[in-house]
Amino acid sequence: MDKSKMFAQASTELDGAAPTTAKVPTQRVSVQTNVLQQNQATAEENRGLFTRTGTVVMNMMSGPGAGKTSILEATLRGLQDRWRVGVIEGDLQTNLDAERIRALGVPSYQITTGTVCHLDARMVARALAEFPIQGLDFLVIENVGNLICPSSYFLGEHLRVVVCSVAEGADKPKKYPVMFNKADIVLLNKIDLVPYVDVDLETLRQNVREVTPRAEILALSCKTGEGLGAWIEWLSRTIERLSQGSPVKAGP
Ligand SMILES: Nc1nc2c(ncn2[C@@H]2O[C@H](COP(=O)(O)OP(=O)(O)O)[C@@H](O)[C@H]2O)c(=O)[nH]1
Ligand SMILES: [Mg+2]
Repeated sequence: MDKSKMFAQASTELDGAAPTTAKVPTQRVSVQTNVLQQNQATAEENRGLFTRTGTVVMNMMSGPGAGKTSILEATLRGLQDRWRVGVIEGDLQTNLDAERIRALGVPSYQITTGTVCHLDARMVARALAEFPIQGLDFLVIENVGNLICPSSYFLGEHLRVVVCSVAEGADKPKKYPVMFNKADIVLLNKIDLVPYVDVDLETLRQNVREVTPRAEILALSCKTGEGLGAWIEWLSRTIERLSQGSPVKAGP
């Protein structure tokens, strides 16, 4: 078979439209649905625990290297006086991010997923069994760096943050809309690099707005500190608002 025919066949099978293999795609969909249903049930148990401990939980997602941990480091410095905070880190390998957070005096727990490209609710439930959150006002879960899979797995969080660095290009929100359109806020990071990378910040902002009309959008730089104050202010207000809607206690 020539290569163009092989390619055409492979793409038809992948999008599930091949009439000759009608049963296979149906089975694939139901397995995926089952996995997500189980995940949803565990995420709701996690949410029950967060309600009992009075902890507001934020899920932080982005492609690899967009700056999640850098933003967290700056954010935790700005929140520590007001809230009791903890962090769960997700990566395929290493404890590097949990160590960066611990160096700030903030309790942290590292989940290593091995080959799995996202956190799921069960991984978080297991982490919570070893990392008690009683007494924490605010828990951040930094997801595995990936713009696709993490968005499908609810962890029980109250708040979803998506970070996109300007260096990734202005088209990423349009190419990965599912990640962006579930966000409560989108942080456009590394704006100090705008003069050096071929990206127009306004186009990036408009592309985010197009896929997620309701999300807040803030531009910032961990390198210069620009925009960090506005982000920390937004987050503090949001923690406060979410705390009032549940038995979450304000910090000291
Ligand atoms: N120039 C610049 N570099 C940044 C900025 N934020 C993060 N970085 C760098 O980007 C790299 C990845 O950051 P990291 O926080 O580990 O990203 P994560 O993988 O999303 O957690 C590191 O080398 C950071 O120092 C920023 O605002 N500007
Ligand atoms: Mg990180």
